[in-house]
Formats: sequence, C-alpha cells, structure tokens
Amino acid sequence: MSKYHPYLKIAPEVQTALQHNRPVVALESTIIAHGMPFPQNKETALAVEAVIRSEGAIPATIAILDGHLVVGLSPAEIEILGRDGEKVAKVSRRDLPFIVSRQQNGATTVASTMIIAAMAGIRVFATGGIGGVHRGAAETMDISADLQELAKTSVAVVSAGAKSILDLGLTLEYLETYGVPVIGYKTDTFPAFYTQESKLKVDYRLDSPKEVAEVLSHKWRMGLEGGVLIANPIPGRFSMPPALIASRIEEALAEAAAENIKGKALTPFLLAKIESLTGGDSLKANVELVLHNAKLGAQIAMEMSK
Ligand code: PSU
Ligand code: MN
Repeated sequence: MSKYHPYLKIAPEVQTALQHNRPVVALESTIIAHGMPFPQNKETALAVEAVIRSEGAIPATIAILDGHLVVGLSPAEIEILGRDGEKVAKVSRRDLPFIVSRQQNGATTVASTMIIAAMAGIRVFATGGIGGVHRGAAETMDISADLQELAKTSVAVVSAGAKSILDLGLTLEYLETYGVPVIGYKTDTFPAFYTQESKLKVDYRLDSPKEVAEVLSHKWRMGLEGGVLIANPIPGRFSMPPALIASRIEEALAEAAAENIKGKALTPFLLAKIESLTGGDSLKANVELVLHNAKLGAQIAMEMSK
C-alpha cells in the first residue's frame, strides 16, 4: 500500500495517523512559493496547520524536496519554500517526472498535491482557490490542469471557489462535463474567492461537515472515481467590496495582456498584481479564507474518519 510507495516520504506523524485512520488534511505548496509573498506565505502556512490541529486533525503540507514527494513538511521546510518563493519550480502533473528526476525542490499545485495526497491515502485537501478556465480561454486554451485532476483523482478539495481572474461560468461548465461534483458549503451560489457570492448557482448545497462526508463516501464507495470541489465562501467580515475587487482584477488582466504573460506564469503574476493594486487588502482576505477552508477541511476529515 501507500507506505511502500517508493517516491513518497511521509512524515512519521502523518504515517501513524493514516495507519490508524485518523483525520489528515493535505495542503499545497504553490500557494506558499508562488501565491503569497514572504513572510506572510510562511506565516499563513504555519497558521493553517495550527487551525487543522486545533480541530483535531493532522496537517500534511505537500511539496517535492530533493526529488522526493514529501507529505508532511516540517516548519523549517515550509520556511525554505516561503523564502525561495519564485525560485522554486511550480509543479503540476506534467512537471512531476522532471523535478523528481533532477532531484529538485518543487511547489505543488492543486493538481499535483491531489496526486501525491491520493498516493499517500489522504482524501481531504484544503487550499485557497483552484485553477480553472481562464477568461479568453476560447482563444488561448488556458485551462488549468487542476480541473482535469479533479476529474480523475479521488480527493476532495476545499476552496473558496475561484478568483474571477478566471471565467467562473466556464469553469463550472467544464467541471460538469467531467463529472466533478461541486458542493456549495452553506451557499447557493459559487463563491468568487474574495467575495461570498457570484451570479452562478451551485446545484448542491450542503450545510454540515457530516453531510459532505456522507456524499464523499457514497461517491467513492460506488466506485465513482475523481475529485469533489467543496466551495466554502470567505467569511462575510473578511470579504471585499465586489465592485472594487472586480475593477482591480480587470486592471491586473490588462497588465498581463500588455506584458504578454502566459502559461504557468499567468496565475502567480495576476495574484501578485492584484495584491499590489489593492495595497495588500487582497492578501489579508486571502489569508483569512485559507484559514477558514482549513477548518472546514479538518471538520470533514474528522467526519470521514468516524
Ligand atoms: N489560485 C489562487 N491561489 C493560488 C493558486 C491559484 O487563488 O495559489 C495556485 C494553486 O496552486 C493552483 C495553481 O493549483 O495556482 C493554478 O495554476 P495554473 O492556473 O497555472 O494551473
Ligand atoms: Mn494555465
């Protein structure tokens, strides 16, 4: 089974928890190296782990270190990724074999974190936002590999929806096509990351970790492989004024187009640009929603381990 997986390096605490069917929550590292500046990235990553522990679950931050797929980073390892930031390779599914073969460090995206979590036997993963179908994708074909991963890898991902740097409507269409369940957690609309709501309805709303755990367990026990997206809106007191954030996002998109930013660099570019355009307010909101998602992820993992 997973513990013999030759590529994995699982922290002893995480290994023990998995062996005893105790709740474990996976966490990604691209958000650390490419999603936030230092030192807020490191501080947030550690605070997220603390939230998960306070709910009674074990955190497992995932990254690639010297070519090993590490499940359960130490605080010192989290600090290295936070400090090295953009110098660390951003690793999605296609990048994994290269970083492993070169024995490098890599920060895992939602897609590659799902892959490694599944190898280790972890079913619940909390983050901020997922990648999706970019605006203008009809021309650029820029669709995050996160969506294909949700289609095939059996891990539940808690996110605050997706940023409207993406085309949220097309992102939901894509998920529907690939059979990915989208759960609105205590919400009837798909949340837009910095704001609690969007105009897009979700088909399924659930109001407790127990209900979510039941749906996950039915899906996977039936043999329906693939992920589930749990969309958890940012808490109201931290949400940003919709018109303000919308116009900052437009500005950031215009700058990306003017500078011809493409491919894997686009999402990190937009995140940093929005942060500077909002004078850091977007970063504060981002930190809070990640903590909120970690808490829900832990609660779902607790229910699943019952
Ligand atoms: N969205 C965010 N913050 C992030 C990311 C997305 O609000 O940090 C990161 C995640 O790691 C996600 C990745 O998996 O960006 C998606 O990148 P791309 O669009 O290149 O697939
Ligand atoms: Mn892309």
